[in-house]
Amino acid sequence: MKKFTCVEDIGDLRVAVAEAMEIKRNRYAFTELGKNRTLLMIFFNSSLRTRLSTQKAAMNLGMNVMVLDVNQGAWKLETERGVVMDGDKAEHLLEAIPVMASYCDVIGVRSFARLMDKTEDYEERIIEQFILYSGRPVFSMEAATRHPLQSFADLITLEEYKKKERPKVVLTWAPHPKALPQAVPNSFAEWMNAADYEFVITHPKGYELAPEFVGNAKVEYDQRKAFEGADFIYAKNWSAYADPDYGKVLSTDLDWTIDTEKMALTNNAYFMHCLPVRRNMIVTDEVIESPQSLVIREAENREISAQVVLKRILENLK
Ligand code: AN0
Ligand code: CP
Repeated sequence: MKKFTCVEDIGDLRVAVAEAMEIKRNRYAFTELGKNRTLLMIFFNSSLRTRLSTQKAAMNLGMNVMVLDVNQGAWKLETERGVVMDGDKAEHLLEAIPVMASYCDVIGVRSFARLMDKTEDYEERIIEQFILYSGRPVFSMEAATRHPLQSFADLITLEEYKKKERPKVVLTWAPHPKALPQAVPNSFAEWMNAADYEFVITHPKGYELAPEFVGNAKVEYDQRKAFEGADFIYAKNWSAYADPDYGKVLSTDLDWTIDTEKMALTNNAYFMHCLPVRRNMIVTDEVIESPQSLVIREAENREISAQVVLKRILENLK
């Protein structure tokens, strides 16, 4: 594997999940694979799970790990070519990328959508520059439009807990006070469509995701109707995608919060969320603390999804 930014990069999902299960049974079976190899993780945004789980996965494979928080201690980076750098940005990404690449073998990048300009975000300008100019394998730790390590961990979790071959999985929008990217729902939709589950998306009008991510999913605007017979409820907030409201918060309607009354409409569904989650905005205390909540299981599987990706990248380096 040379890069990991979207579902296509992982190939056959059954093979990938089987490999994940094998790693989960013995995560220390490949400690020689990463010997004398260095992972550099670059964060343009905050993280708890991605930072720790990816570092742990790399250590399980015997790698050395360096972490750079671009906004804490590094020079402020200019990302646009052609600008006169007379502001507060002391270094250009076009120098920083090859410099950083010279110290490592593999690069992970977290760079969220800025939600200012749809074209800029959907062209994935930051991670694409790392792919173009680093000369190293690059993987996404959540980029502007996708969060594939999360979706892969979610797929592993679904496969572990599903009770039928083709469960009904519902991605539901839920309220949040701040504008969030579409990366997690886009990516989840992309992976669910590839996994060929019965997949439904529910959200208020105006929150339609990009058609290339919705794919063959059924869109149901009535949240309660969408929940009927669901085996899994996957909650997430996102900001508007459609013009002219790109990146805006159109609603904070708490009627969309996931509560026990709505969960009672489902087929005793499991509750999922990628975390971090705002309690009693996205989901009530009762639901997230219920035995049906898989949020910690998903986070645990982040170590596994990262290890599959790093293992495949390392195997390709040899
Ligand atoms: C981020 C998002 O919604 O993309 C990261 C989720 C993994 N969430 C927040 O910024 C709260
Ligand atoms: N789910 C997830 O990616 O969490 P972090 O933002 O804490 O890494």
